[in-house]
Amino acid sequence: MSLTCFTKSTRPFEGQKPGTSGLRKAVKVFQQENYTENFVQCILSAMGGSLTGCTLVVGGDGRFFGKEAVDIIIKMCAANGVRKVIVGHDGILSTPCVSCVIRKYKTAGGIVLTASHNPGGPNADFGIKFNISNGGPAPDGVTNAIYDLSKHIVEYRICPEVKCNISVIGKQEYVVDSRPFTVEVIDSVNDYVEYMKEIFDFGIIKDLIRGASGTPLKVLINAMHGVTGPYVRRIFLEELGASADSAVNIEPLEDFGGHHPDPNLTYAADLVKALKEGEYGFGAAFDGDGDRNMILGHKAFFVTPSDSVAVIADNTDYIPYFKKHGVKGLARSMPTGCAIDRVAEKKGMEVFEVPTGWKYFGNLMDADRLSICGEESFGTGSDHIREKDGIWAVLAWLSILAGRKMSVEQVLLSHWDTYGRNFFTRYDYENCESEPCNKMMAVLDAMGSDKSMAGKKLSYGDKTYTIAKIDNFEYRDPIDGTVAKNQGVRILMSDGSRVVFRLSGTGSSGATVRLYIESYESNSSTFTKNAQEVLKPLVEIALQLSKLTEFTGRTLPTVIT
Ligand code: G16
Repeated sequence: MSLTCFTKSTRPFEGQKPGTSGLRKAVKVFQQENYTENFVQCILSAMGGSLTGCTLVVGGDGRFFGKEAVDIIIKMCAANGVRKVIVGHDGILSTPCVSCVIRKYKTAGGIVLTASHNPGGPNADFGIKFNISNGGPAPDGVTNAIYDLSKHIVEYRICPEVKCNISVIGKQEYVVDSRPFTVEVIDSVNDYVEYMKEIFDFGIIKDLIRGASGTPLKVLINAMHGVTGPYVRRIFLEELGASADSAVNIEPLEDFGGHHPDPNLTYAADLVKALKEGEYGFGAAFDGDGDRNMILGHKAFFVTPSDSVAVIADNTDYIPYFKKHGVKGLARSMPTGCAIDRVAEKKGMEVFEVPTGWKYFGNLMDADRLSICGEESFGTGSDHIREKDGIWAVLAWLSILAGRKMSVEQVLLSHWDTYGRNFFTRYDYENCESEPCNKMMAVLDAMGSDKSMAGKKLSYGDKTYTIAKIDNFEYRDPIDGTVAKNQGVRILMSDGSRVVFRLSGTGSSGATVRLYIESYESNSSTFTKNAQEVLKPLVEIALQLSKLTEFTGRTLPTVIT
C-alpha cells in the first residue's frame, strides 16, 4: 500500500537562525505547532538537488523531545523524497557518532537533535543541527540559506502515515507516493566503537588500566547522564576492562538528572571532588551529546582544553591513526590558548586560527591541511571525523599516558618544560540581558578604530600591560574564501598576552558574555603557579576596560574555567 503525503500550510516563525552550532531554543518553543516542522523543512529545502533519493542520518543525545523530533523528521523525509533514513536505536546517537556514520555510509548528511551542554527536560532546551556530507556541521553558507528559507516558508511536506518503531533495530520498508522509503534503525554504538578500535591500540590502553607493567591506572569516567553512557559502558567497561565503579552517570536521562551536562570545573564538580580525594589517577567527563570532554589527573589536576590539544598534537607517535595517516596541520579557534601554535612551530607544521565553531575546521580537513584541532570550550578532535569527539580525546590521553609511562601532571610539566606555559582562563557571565551586552560589545569594537588605544598602558597592582592592537576577529577561509566577520574583540598586548570578548552563540535566550584571558610564561619557576592568580591582573584590567559590571550588572562570573 502506498502511503500518502500532504502539503501543510504554515507561517514563518521569527528567530530560526542557527547559532554557533545549530538552532537551540527552549523545548516549549520547539513544541509550538509547526515550529519544528518549519525548521526541518528549511533544512531539507536547503539541500536542493541533493535531497531527492538521498540517505540521511538522524540521532541525538536522548534529551526530552528527541523522540518526537525523530518521528517528525522521518515523516518529513518520507514526504520530501529522501530514499532512506538511518536512525540511532531509540533516537540515540552521539554527535561524533553521527559524523562517523555519515562518513562511513557516505550519506548526504544528517540531522543531530541536541542542545549539547545546555540543560534538558520539559522546561529546558532542545536543538536541531544539520550536518553535511563530510560529516561536519553545516557551514555558514548553508545555515544562512536555512535561515532565509525560514523567513518565507508557507508550507511543508509530511507523510503522517509513516509509523516507525525506533526501538527495534533493523530495516522498516514503506512505499510513499509510489516511491520506496526505508528507515534503518542501527545500534547506537557499534560503528563508532569499531572505528575507535582502528584509531587506537586498545590492547595498550587495557594494559595501562589493569597495570600489566606496574600499578593499575584507576580511571573515573563521568557521562553526566548524557548520550555517552552506552559508549562509555561498551568502550571502557567491556572493551578496556575498567571496573564497574570506573564509570558513573552512564544512564542517558532526558533531563540529564536535572544538571547542566557540561564538563567543566563548575558543572562537573562531583568528578573534581572525587578526583581530589586521590584514589583515581585519571578522570574525564563529557557533555550531553558527547563532543566535549574534560581531562583531570590525580588529585584533580586540571588540563585546560587549550593545553590538552597541544599535548595530543605533540604526542601523535602514540596514536596508531596518526602513524598511518600522518599529521598534516594543526588548528585552534581564535579564543583558544596558543599552546598548539608552539607545537606547530617546533614541528614545522601549518597552524590555523579559525572563529569559534567546529564548522570552521571542516574545509581545512577536507583539503588535507588539518589533522588535529581544539577549542577552549572543551572541544578536542581530529580529521577522523568532522566533529569534536569527547571519547576520542580520552582514548588519545590514555594512549599517551601508556606510551610515555607518566602521570597526567608529569606529561603537562614536561610539555611546559619544552614549550613554556600559556596560562589561560575563561569567565562566563550567563543569562545576561542582550541589549546591554550588545552595547558593551559595540563599545569594545569601537576601540579597534580608536587610534589612541594602541600604546596605552593599563596597570593593576604591580603589573602593567601595553595595548599593541585591538580588533574584531575576521576570518577568510583559505579553501573557499568565505569571510566570517565580527567573531570577537581581541585586545592584544605587547608581550603577547591576549584578552578576548565575545558573546556566546549557543545560548537559547538572553546573552552570555565570554571573557578569555591568556598570557605566556617561559620561566619554569612559574609553571606550577595557579592560573587564576597569574592572570588576575589581566582579568581586572579587562573588566575595567570593558566596564562589564556597569553594562551587565554582574560583579561575578557564573562559571570560571
Ligand atoms: C559549540 C560549537 C563549538 C563552540 C562552542 C561554544 O559547541 O560546536 O565549536 O566552541 O559551541 O560556542 P559559544 O562560545 O558560541 O557558546 P557545542 O558543544 O555546544 O556544540
